[in-house]
Amino acid sequence: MNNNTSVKISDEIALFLKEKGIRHVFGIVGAGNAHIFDSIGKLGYTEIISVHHEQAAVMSAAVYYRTCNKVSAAIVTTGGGSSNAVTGVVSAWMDSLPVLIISGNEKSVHTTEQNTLRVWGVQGYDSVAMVNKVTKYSSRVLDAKNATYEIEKAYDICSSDRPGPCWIDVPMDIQATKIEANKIRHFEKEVDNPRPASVISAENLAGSIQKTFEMIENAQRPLLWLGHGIRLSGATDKLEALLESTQIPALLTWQAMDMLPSDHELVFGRAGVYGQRHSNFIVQNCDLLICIGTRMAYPQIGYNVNELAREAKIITLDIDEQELNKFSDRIDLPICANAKDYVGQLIEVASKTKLPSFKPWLDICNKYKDKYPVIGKEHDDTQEFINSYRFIDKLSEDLEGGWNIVTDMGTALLSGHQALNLKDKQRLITSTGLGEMGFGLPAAIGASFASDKGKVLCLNCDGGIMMNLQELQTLDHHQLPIKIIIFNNDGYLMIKHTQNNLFDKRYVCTNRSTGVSCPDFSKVAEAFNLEYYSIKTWEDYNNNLSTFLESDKAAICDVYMEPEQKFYPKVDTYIDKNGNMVSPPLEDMSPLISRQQLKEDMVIKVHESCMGADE
Ligand SMILES: Cc1ncc(C[n+]2csc(CCOP(=O)(O)OP(=O)(O)O)c2C)c(N)n1
Ligand SMILES: [Mg+2]
Repeated sequence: MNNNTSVKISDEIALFLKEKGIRHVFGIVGAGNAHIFDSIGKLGYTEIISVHHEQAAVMSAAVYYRTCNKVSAAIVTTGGGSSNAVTGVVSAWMDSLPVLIISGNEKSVHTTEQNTLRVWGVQGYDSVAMVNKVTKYSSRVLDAKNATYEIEKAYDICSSDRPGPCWIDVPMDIQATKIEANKIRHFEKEVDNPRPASVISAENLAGSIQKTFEMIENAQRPLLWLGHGIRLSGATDKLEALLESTQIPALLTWQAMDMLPSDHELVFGRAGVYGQRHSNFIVQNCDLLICIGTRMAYPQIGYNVNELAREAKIITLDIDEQELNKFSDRIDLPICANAKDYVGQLIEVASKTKLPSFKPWLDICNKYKDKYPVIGKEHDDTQEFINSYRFIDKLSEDLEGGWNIVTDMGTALLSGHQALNLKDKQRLITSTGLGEMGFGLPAAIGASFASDKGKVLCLNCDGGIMMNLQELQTLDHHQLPIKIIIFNNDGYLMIKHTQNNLFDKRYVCTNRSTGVSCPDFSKVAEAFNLEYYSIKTWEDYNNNLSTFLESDKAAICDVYMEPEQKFYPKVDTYIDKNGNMVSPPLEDMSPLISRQQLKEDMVIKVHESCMGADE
């Protein structure tokens, strides 16, 4: 192109998307972003998936990245278009997912710092200020020559180091501006987005690696805790080698459960408040905990970090220094570096070093695993209903590899994460930070486009699906063969449990008789032109499940469950026989096991607060 040719800013944005190979973006058109939509449409490279709510656009774009590793964008308009996007932005921020958000706004005469009015122009406001605290970078283009620079910068920042959303606001007159091509400013990585000084480079990691091995050599019961940061750094495919070369058992965090097959002989499940009992025993009894690429979220480690693996030393690797500072008193060796560099060097050194044998410890881990299977008596079906954990257990037996499974919250999240056994090449994706109901459907849409309309299973709930129900139309419009399971339990089961615990079973707005109800989903399916199935008994399961999964159309399957079913096992407070309220450590999950059994199972000393439980 001749450098003096004049180019339109919105065309440059469309061209940028093409240059980055971005085939799909998600958004909704309005007057505030109409130029950008026009340019993308005219160029004909990127397809805009027109969802029906902007929060869904951001969620879909974030899961698009999780599924295929390509950054996507949400393109939203001024006013309500921008404010609607916020939930998706916060979710991506908390879960470290790169998304580029390009918003339109009123004309630039209104969108200045000096404008202190509540309403900018017709319906605008300062969207950049609004998202400043929940994005890695947010900026408004007030000078057309900076538009390309800002978009390039946001794109780079969103996926570098610890990823997260970046938001660029482009007022409508700026989108329409034409400038000479040689006036366009470009972004330079080294100057505009250098690596934070706190991050140890690969060349300088040797000291941390050496200390890690010293600690491993002094340990008898080491344990790896592998998190999503490993996938974000591009090191998932190194994990088999890491386990092979160290022979150290591993736990996976909820965001990272799909990085290794669940039946790998060195993988011992998922610990946490809603964890697996055997995994909680393992983490609590280890004497060296090596956390890689996990922010050590409260639901994962319990609410008191001092009670986590209380006789162990802890090593934590994170690329974000602030996460390391969070529990600095408890962490013996904090390492601020890229997980891929660290894992790569661990493998290299481990393959050349004769590490002690951890066989006795592995025997203990296997003993826990055999003794406390994920599905227990507490998950028995009732007369009328299938238990959701049993349902998930059977489902994962029947699901082949290759499925992308996404979940909403409630039963879908808990039974899904506690009971799904993942096979090789199965993915499990959810929102763990924000935990927003409504995530499931947009997530399924993002996964579907990212996998070229591949196999996507959406575990949803009667309450959660209502929060982005409108997106069923996106499924029909694009003929996405997404399979949606709805755990149907007369409202908000998780919160019924909260009300049971806190307010002596006084339900308010948690089921049909106390103020909230969900529709007949067979009629919803019909309205949105989807197939419909329902499962109440194992006979229904046998009759319907495979047809539901195998048809090439989008489908809903209601799974009716006990409206009061418990989510077990769970680390829960209890009153002991002396009347004391106990906030137990991770290993003491409800339903409680006998104190004798607890004593027998612990390698380290039983926590004194646990001994007074009623048996
Ligand atoms: C956007 C949003 N609003 C409110 C909540 C609080 N909340 C957490 S779980 C829950 C009930 C979930 O009900 P449902 O999706 O049907 O799942 P269930 O627990 O019944 O299986 C609510 C209201 C939330 N997590 N997200
Ligand atoms: Mg429900």
